Amino acid sequence: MNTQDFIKREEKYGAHNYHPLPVVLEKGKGIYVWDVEGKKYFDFLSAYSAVNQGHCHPKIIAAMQDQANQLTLTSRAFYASALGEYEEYLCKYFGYDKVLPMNTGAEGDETAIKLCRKWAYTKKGVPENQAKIIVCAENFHGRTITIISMSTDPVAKKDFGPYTPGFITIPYNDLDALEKELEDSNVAGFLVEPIQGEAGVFVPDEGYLKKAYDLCKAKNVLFIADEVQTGIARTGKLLASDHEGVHPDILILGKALSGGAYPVSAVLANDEIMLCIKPGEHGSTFGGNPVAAKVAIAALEVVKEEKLAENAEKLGKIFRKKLSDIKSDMIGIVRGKGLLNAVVVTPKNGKTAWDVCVAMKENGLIAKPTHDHIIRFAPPLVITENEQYEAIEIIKKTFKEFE
Ligand code: IF1
Repeated sequence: MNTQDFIKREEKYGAHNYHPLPVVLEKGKGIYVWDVEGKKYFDFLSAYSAVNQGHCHPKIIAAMQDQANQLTLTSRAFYASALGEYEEYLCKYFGYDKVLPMNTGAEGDETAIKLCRKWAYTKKGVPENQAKIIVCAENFHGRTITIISMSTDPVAKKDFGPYTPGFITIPYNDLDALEKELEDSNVAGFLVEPIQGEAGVFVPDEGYLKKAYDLCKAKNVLFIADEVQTGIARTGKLLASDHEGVHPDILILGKALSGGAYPVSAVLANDEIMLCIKPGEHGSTFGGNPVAAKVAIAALEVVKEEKLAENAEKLGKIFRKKLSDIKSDMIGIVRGKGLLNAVVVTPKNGKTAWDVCVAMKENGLIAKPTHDHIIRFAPPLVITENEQYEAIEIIKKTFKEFE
């Protein structure tokens, strides 16, 4: 079977809820992936920042294999020796009293919303069913009905109603709008991405998160950070919130929490909030299973041992500088933080960001366009300075081909 055969089979039997770049991958190691024809690529998507630690990291895979041979799943009907170890490790790593383990990012966000509402009724004194959560326009928090209910993207939302009520939408990076909506005493939380990923790696003004946090505190409103994509060293700090010294009341993690080996997500909070949820009120068959627990510990150890945040910080600066230096009238703004970056592409002769991504693939680097005119660049954080120079040469060469 060749590439076209694999693509045809997926199209025939798989739902058409994605439009992938025409490359069929079958192997990954570190910063590289290989397609079914044996061609090697720099991976500059990293599974949307899930493989920050690099593909098939030996330490993470070993932890997974060891645990898979021992015990994979107990459900939460019983205690499991690996779970407490993971919970303690995670709480100490991020500085929270407690964690609630789930599997996917969307489940993490759903959990945070439930937790926030429960806190609103049981602690803040919001009247029953009146709690509101403030969210930002252009957000991305996942695909469930409640999450798309707070989306402003018609593609994600249209024809999937009726929607879940209880959300107030304000523009991102707008403190005045936040301050105004916080006047409503039924507001329980503010849910925000420290950098908006899907919106095209939109970095808010310096000080935005800190001021937003302070405004929330003043009104007894929970500051909820969705760090599913920005967390775990991606932006040059362990959490993107760390850039402004903000310790969110509720922290949502996913993706790289497992290094991409397994679906693992988590919601962290202190007792005052987390203990609002009582036995039977929330959970998941797979959440916190022994394999997830061991994989996540290994994935987080790798982040510290290999200084991935420091590397992302350093290489990110070089990346943005080098990309801004490329002389091409297709390259607009280059923005981002750490190794979460994007380039705004100006179409030329009918050629768009998609065509650039297809050409980059031919040249040995894969990345994905978002919103037609933006290319996101997010390599695994284990990339070295020299490897990144090589990758930048590919990007440069590709843009030159469109001159
Ligand atoms: C897809 C985007 C990235 C997320 C934040 C929660 C979730 C995500 C901040 C849900 C997921 C993904 C999902 C992926 C595309 C992708 C994405 F372009 F859509 F925005 F990464 F940039 N919070 N993001 O970014 O996590 O339930 O998927 O585990 O194909 O939908 P999930």
